Amino acid sequence: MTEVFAGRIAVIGLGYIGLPTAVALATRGVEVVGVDVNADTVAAVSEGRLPFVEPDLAVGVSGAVSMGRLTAGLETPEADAYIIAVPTPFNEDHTADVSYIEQAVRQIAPKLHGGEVIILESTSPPGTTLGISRQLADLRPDLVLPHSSEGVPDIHVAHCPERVLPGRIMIEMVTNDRVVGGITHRCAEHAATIYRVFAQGDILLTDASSAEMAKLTENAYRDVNIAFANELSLICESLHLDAWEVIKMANRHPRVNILNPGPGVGGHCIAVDPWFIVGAAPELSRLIRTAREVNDHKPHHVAAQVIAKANRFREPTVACLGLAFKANIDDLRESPAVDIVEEIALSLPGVEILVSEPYTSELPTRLAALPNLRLVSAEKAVETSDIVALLVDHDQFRAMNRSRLAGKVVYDTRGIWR
Ligand code: SAJ
Repeated sequence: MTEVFAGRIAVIGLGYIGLPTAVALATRGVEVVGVDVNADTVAAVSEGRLPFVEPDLAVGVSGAVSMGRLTAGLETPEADAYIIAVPTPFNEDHTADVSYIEQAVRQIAPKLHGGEVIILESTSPPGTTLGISRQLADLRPDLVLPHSSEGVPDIHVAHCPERVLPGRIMIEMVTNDRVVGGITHRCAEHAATIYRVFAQGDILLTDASSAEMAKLTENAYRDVNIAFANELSLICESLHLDAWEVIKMANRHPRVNILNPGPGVGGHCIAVDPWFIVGAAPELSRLIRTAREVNDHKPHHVAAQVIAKANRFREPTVACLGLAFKANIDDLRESPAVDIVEEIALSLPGVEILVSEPYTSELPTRLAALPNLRLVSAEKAVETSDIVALLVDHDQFRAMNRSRLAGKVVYDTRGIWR
């Protein structure tokens, strides 16, 4: 079956994944209704404005809205297909919190007539998509759900994990291959018709739990590899070696490709998803758990190094460059840089900490509460400080004239000023 979907789609969750997906569909002529619990987000999208920064997305949103293909609201409407793209954070004990998915399903259930496709895009532990089918069966005993029927069900349920890289979402949304896992093969085929609207990469059909696990595996793979680089950086530091030089040399081997050490792993994916694998098989996930621990430890190490350097001065001023979770984006959520700045400021209450983040005009709430922190330009921060901690490899910091760093104690966690 190589059909392409025609009909109305509701996208539940207008965040970093839901909104670009809605735009990808709407700009190709599909009628899309975006749904979000946040009234500001709904208002922004309804007016064709972007609620967050992502390259090329603004033009897509304004275009889709002005074409009349994309609308937004707080209520889940009736539709032919539903794409759920809500957060799946983790609980204190690292188990997944799927309550936002369950909430979305509760709102979809009364709108169903039969014939609809429901796709989960949120990254989820194995079995979550099956859980949606079961939840719907409880809520709508009048409908035949795919997990309980060998024949043609009333509703098709599938998982199609998002795989786009923040900062390159609009490109990867179209070019990446997509994994579509159905509760049954028929469910996968129905879901695939939607991705054929815009995906230029291959669409790979599988079962729902394999699709869930494949997505978690991608991010765990990356986490383990970053942990290797981060562990190497600690080892090299203790041996007074430049980790980036060592990695550059090692990477000239044809089968070696070590990633970059950094101040830790941020974002809402790589630092979260591996825990869902650990949660599914705790006794067996030794390497994956250790990688998480290595990466989670790195911000504390960076903070401790900066604090130790500051303690060698009588009245030091410390510059911290960057708060985002990675280069050239405005996303400060789950950012190791924010944790590091907070730890330094709390440990050195009498020391002035000058923070520079070109992608924000105000400090995040938990930093704004600290009296010894100020947000200033990178130039000002460096000029006034004795110690410069580089936390994010934004292009603006890369481009900075090195002569500004002369005479400063520099701690470069990204290796851009070597
Ligand atoms: N990082 C390093 N060293 C590196 C690479 C990354 O320290 O060599 C750090 C970054 O600074 C950042 C974190 O890791 O703090 C994660 O950044 P990232 O660019 O590796 O990934 P994300 O979180 O922006 O997006 C990932 C992607 N997954 C993979 O590359 C396997 C993306 O394709 C997924 O769609 C996304 O997670 C997601 O939503 O799951």
